[in-house]
Amino acid sequence: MLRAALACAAVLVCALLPAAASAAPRELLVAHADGRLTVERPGAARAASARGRVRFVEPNFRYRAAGVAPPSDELFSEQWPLADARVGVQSAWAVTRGGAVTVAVIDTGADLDHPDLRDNLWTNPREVPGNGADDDGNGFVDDVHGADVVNRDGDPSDDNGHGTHVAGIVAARGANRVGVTGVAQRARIMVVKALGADSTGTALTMAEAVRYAVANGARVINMSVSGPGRSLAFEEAVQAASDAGALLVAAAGNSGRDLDADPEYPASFTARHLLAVAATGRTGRLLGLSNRGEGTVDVAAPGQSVISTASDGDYEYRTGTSMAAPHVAGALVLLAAARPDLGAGELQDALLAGARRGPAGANASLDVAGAMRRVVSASRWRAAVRGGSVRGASKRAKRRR
Ligand SMILES: [Ca+2]
Ligand SMILES: [Ca+2]
Ligand SMILES: [Ca+2]
Ligand SMILES: [Ca+2]
Repeated sequence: MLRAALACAAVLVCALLPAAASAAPRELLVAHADGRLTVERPGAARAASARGRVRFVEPNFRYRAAGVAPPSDELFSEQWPLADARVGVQSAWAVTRGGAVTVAVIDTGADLDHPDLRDNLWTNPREVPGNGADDDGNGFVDDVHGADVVNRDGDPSDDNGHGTHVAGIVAARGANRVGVTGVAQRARIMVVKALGADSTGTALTMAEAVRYAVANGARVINMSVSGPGRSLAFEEAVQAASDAGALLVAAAGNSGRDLDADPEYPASFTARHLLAVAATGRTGRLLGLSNRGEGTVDVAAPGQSVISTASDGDYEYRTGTSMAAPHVAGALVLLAAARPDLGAGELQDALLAGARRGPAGANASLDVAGAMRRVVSASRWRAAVRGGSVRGASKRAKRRR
């Protein structure tokens, strides 16, 4: 091996390198037989290898300066919100990619067997699976990964597809070489089905779903749901969740209206720990379909052509505020994973204080890195970003053939 490298050294410099590298490198890395590494101009490198005592010569490759290596997920390059440096997800990953934070997705259910979701599902520790009994006495038999309050059973499988997509935006399993990654690459997704196959639910199913999520320890609750009816029962459930220290994230809704004049719920509820989220496109401006209102919308987040998990183990693109809210929920999971000691108010304040100036119609724009810097010390941030770049460089180098 070593002998082969030695024999090749001179040839590599003179013949192979220009062909292997698309542009002739200005400087070359020379690995000397005595272990020294030096950087030389091509002429000097050629002279050194002619003298012998050179193990090999290669281009002095450059590596990206900041952030972590992109995850291995096949469709990652399609996930524009995660590539957008303004949204800051990849920088935040230098601190944490998520963890054992329980996030409830109140929606149409989820594809529980999806290869990009099944490893990130919450598991009810007090329920024995598949024994036909309601072991924890919460009214749902075998509610292992969440509950279905529409059909009143313990299986929140998705018969629509909406909830599967939303769940994947929050926390599809990252770095597993499959599909996409969520904003949080790891989390515990509690699937609470409050919307039927027609993607609608009622004040009753929403209130019950919120109560279930809180009773089972969800720290973050995503509701990509909207409607004009102001239900007191739903509002009381949201208020109780907020009072209990859960963080609630609500989609602003897709009717293109000003919520300050025409409120929709749950976005327009006034609970302390509720964030209303409008949807932006790639330009950072609100989508025409997104509801807006600077008195109501706390933060804007990407919601256009978002690829995520779909029914039957598939993937698909969707657009709307339903896709924007789970970006914020995922961000809150990351913050909670980085600082498990902080309460809901502190995490929420960090998310808003770290946000960028919003587009017209929203108070702020999501900046996960900005929020992360508010919850970790300056030295932890610097160490994470520095460590991330080193790890990233070595992984990229290994992958190079
Ligand atoms: Ca049960
Ligand atoms: Ca059981
Ligand atoms: Ca069911
Ligand atoms: Ca994945």
